[in-house]
Amino acid sequence: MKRIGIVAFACLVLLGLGGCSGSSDKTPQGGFKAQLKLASLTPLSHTYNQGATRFAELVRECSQGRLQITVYPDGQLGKGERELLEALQQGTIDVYVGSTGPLGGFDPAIGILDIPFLFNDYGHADKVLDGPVGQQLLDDLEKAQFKALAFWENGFRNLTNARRAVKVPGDAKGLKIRTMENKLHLAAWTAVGANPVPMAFGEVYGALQQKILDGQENPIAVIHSVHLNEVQKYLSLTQHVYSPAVLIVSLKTWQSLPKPDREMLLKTAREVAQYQRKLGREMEEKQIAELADRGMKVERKIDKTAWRSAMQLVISQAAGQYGKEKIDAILGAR
Ligand code: EAX
Repeated sequence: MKRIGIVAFACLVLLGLGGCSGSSDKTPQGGFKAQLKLASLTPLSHTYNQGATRFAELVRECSQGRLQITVYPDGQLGKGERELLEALQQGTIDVYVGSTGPLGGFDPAIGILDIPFLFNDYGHADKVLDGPVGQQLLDDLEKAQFKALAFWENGFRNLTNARRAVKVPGDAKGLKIRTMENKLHLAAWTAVGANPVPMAFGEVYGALQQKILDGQENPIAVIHSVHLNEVQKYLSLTQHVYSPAVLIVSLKTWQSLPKPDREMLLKTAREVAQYQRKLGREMEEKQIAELADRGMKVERKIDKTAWRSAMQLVISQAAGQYGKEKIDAILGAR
């Protein structure tokens, strides 16, 4: 009883003044019940799943137990982003949280967010993602059978590798680096002179361990939760691209839900977004220090201008492709 009280209180606090009111808690929705599967590729300790666990708790409380979400982290329901996203389209998985990186293969519009050096900092990302540009991109995903509820966060991506300290772009020359299945990222690393290889996230640790790859790039929260320090010696805080995450419900699942439940899910997803983004940001410095303690050599002095100019041709081409108006809307978001 006590625990339920605490969760219900957390629910009220998190959902703001209205708490669960106005959502499905007051009406039994004809006894509608659902068991939903939420999948992600990262470990349970990663911010996606901390957010997902909070989301599941709140949804259960706000629906008085009618909507039960089970979180399957760590690639338990599939090792690759494409595989999980296809399962989401088919409705065999109900909810997914993952990076926008591989989503461009399903909806090209979302790829605009993966342009290197587009976002200055977290505050800038929040303004874009929580503003009209972000909303339009979430809405566009419906064409690909995805009901995208909110932008959560993966984070600014950093290069790791097993061969040498990388400070300037030239240091990355010839390194075999895993990227997400994202054309823009592939082109950016090719421009730097590296040898990029697109690969599903679930394969990366093993490929690094077997030295099939020299390196990879990911936000600190991912590097830390997957213990990449075990297979990577060097961490360069390149922050070359901001990587948003999206919380998506399968459109099939979405259409099966009563309207008040949909509203509650949407509201809860947005509220949890604030909590989830904060987690990664607050932990970042501590996790960098822990990675250094675990033996990684951290390169902090990164000349971002040099990295940006090494990727500039790709950045300009992408900007041309998406159009000046859209790029300016992002750059000018206040
Ligand atoms: O979404 O594939 C990746 O490198 C992603 O950053 C990771 O799966 C978290």
